[in-house]
Amino acid sequence: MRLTEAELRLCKIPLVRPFQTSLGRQVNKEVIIILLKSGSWVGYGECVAGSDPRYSYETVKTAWHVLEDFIIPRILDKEIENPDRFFSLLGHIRGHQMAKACAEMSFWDLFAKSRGVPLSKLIGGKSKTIKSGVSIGIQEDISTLLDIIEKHLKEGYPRIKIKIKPGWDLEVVGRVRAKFPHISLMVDANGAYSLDDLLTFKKLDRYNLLMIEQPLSHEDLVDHSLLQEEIRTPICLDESIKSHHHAEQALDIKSCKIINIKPGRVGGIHVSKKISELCRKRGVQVWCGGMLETGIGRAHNVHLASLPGFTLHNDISENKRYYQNDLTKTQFTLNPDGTITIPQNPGIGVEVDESRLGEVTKKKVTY
Ligand code: OSB
Ligand code: MG
Repeated sequence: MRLTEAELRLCKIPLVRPFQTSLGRQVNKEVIIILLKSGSWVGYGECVAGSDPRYSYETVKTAWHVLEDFIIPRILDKEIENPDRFFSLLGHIRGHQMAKACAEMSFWDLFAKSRGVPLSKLIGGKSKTIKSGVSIGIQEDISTLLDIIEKHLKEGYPRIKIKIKPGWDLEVVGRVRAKFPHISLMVDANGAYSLDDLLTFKKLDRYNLLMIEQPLSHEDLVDHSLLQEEIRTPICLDESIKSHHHAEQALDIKSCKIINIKPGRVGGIHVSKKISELCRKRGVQVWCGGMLETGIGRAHNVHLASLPGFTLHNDISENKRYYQNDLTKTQFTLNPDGTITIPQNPGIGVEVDESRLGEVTKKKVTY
């Protein structure tokens, strides 16, 4: 299909509540939304790059630059047969996975809409629902955290993830376990520790955690492998896996037992699929991570998580947990069994709220 028009929007939306991790505290979400058009079809994509280079070196400004100056000129007015071909057109650009993923995922949506099929079906998803989970930021004190966990358990979230950092770890996990001995619980350190903290991880081993996500540096694979040898709790990698190659190396040297796949982090759905297939072959479980996406990126994640390899609970919660007024009219809600239903309309299958999108748009360029 031929792309006749592209549109970039920079939006700013307040979060329902600030989100704090070992990387910092976020109050608003600055986000790039892309629209790719082919005749009357429109595909939507969301860029997960943040306002500052904390989680990744990419930011909304670097992503805008790469999209505007390198990606859009490369794809506009070209005949592109399918999303895999789209992906290979961007192969000459090193890094900038979040910028690439934003455009690529928009093309997947467009392509699926033109075929009249839901995205999950197009990529080979088998399930009708995906397993939900909730990620809770660092709080002012432990009792606040316990209250928030209790609230989410009552709402029906079947898996709880809490953020940890040095000084907000052993005591916190101990208190959470004391109050909720049997819940599915995991922690995410966003790379805040080093091998010098081995004792902390050995102590965390007592708490029957599902996994420890990204304990060590965002660039590391080797130290994670050494750490995994020393502890029983599975290590899950997030930041360290930015490509299929990284995933292969991580599995080869046993840096982790689980991978959190975020399509934005690895360059889109094509690579996410490849990583999930690799993991399936090697008997490694995966799940889909989140980046506080709006309803648009959230919908992409829901479809991705329908693939057979995604056996663990995903960081995909209800829209209302993140945004009071989201960018989509269609909202994801939790089913009584702790799952979220995959939309069955063509493409990502959610209706974008154009007037809300207009309200939060700070900058818009059409190409
Ligand atoms: O490390 O998984 C992470 C949010 C922003 C940046 C990094 C992470 C997260 C989350 C939130 O954990 C997951 C979600 O979107 O619910
Ligand atoms: Mg993480």
